[in-house]
Amino acid sequence: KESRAMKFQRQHMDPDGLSNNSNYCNQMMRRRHMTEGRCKPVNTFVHEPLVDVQAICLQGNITCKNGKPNCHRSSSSMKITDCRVTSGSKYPNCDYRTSQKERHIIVACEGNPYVPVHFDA
Ligand code: PAP
Repeated sequence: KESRAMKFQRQHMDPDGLSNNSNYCNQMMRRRHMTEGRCKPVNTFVHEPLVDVQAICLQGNITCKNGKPNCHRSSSSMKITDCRVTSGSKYPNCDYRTSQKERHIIVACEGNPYVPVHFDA
């Protein structure tokens, strides 16, 4: 079975990905199996080394959107791509808008080793 840590990597990690292509999200959301059963409405990919994203878990705790205390904010800004389903998208033809950004990101971490399991913001 896929662990939560592996699921985070599947849904959110693309270290070598260059998203300067308006089809990036359409391709990646399908390739990473987020268009099966439904179109996952919103998802972010991070274009930084895995070790740098894992290191966010060492930053101080902050409160997550769901009220849990296991979130952490990156000390540096990171290259990311936001994928958002378009209003006209109809499953199974999932259509996404691709937007590149550089932001501080917030992840929730769990387990031993204590690693990212959820992308909060
Ligand atoms: P995403 O939120 O990163 O887009 P999602 O598929 O919702 O991905 O999975 C997040 C997982 O992190 C959930 O576990 P599950 O796959 O077993 O359902 C969720 O329970 C877990 N998680 C751990 N901490 C938190 C948190 N603070 N906020 C939200 N989810 C968390």
